Amino acid sequence: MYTQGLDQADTAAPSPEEEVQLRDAFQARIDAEEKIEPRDWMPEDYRRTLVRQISQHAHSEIVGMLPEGNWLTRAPSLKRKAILLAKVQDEAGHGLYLYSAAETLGTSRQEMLDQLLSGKAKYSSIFNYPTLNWADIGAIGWLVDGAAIMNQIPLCRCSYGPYSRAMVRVCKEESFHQRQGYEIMTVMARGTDEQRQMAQDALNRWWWPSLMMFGPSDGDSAHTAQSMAWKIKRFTNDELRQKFVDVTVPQAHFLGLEIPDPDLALDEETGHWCFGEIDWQEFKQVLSGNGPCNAERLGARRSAHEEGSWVRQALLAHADKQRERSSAHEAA
Ligand code: BYC
Repeated sequence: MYTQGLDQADTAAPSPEEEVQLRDAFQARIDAEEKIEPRDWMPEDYRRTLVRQISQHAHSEIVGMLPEGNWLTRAPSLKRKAILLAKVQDEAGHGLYLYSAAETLGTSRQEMLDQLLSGKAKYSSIFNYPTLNWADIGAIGWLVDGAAIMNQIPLCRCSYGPYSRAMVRVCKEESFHQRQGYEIMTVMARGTDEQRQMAQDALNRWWWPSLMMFGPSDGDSAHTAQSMAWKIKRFTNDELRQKFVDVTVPQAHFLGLEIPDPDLALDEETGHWCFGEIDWQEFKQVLSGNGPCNAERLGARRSAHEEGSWVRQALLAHADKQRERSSAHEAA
């Protein structure tokens, strides 16, 4: 749908003076809340930032299918299985819209996939944790999709048109995912003692990794300041993390579950929940490939890619045949 981004004509690079003028005009459009579209002039660093963020986002959706996919064959009922299957398929769809949005910036899907499979590209840290029991599926929907929505609603107002439009549909689906996760947690928290313990155990394991999804603290975030100026990001990592904590703590209390943070306290003056220090060492370890499931996740993606190779070849052969047939038909 968006591959015109790959066909951009090579235009001569602007002189340094022209570049300054172009950048000023570009920033003025951003400041006026205009959307930037694929064929508009844009600074190369704006383009690179978007390809980096959108492709990482796409990879996260695709790798994010794996932890939940782990429970498709073991869902506790047919209804639960059908719901989970639909959710996992939604994530695949999100990955596809996002790869399409990134392609409009002139980077091919093949290139992005190569970067994922070679381990060069990042994907969200959260998907390097294991799903040990059924309550983890509830915790992922509630916390991981909940964190994702908090981060992604503002992306619907991102300055880059194709990304912002893709996010509108993604957010609608994510909010359904969040509710289905919370519903699983509600059932388990109101169930037997053992089910309640499973729900608490899942919250204990997913809480801190969910807070890490928002990225490093503002002081350590390499890209936030520039991305805010370009209106790619509308809030900083810490602002979004705080909003997530403020929304989620009362939800945990409603379930009768305890947030695994001894420093958690309500600041009566501001109305915000203060929380303890995140283990940034753990975050760094996961980002550098040493999380509990990094090797397993990339291994699964690599073998899926290899096993799907015949499908891609068959589709290309079919497209070639179609093309030959239609040119023979036109020549006749
Ligand atoms: N994990 O300067 P910063 C989903 C990297 S999928 C890994 O703050 P930025 C779902 C960051 O990339 C949810 N890496 O960066 C799917 C950068 O590295 P590089 C995915 C992280 O870009 C299935 C470096 O750290 N959501 O919802 O301004 C089932 C410095 O960070 C992480 C998105 O991708 C992390 N957690 O801000 C269920 C949303 N955090 O590139 C659910 C779109 C940071 O310099 N992305 N890094 O090597 C964003 O909003 C932003 O890219 C981030 C980071 C807030 C994630």
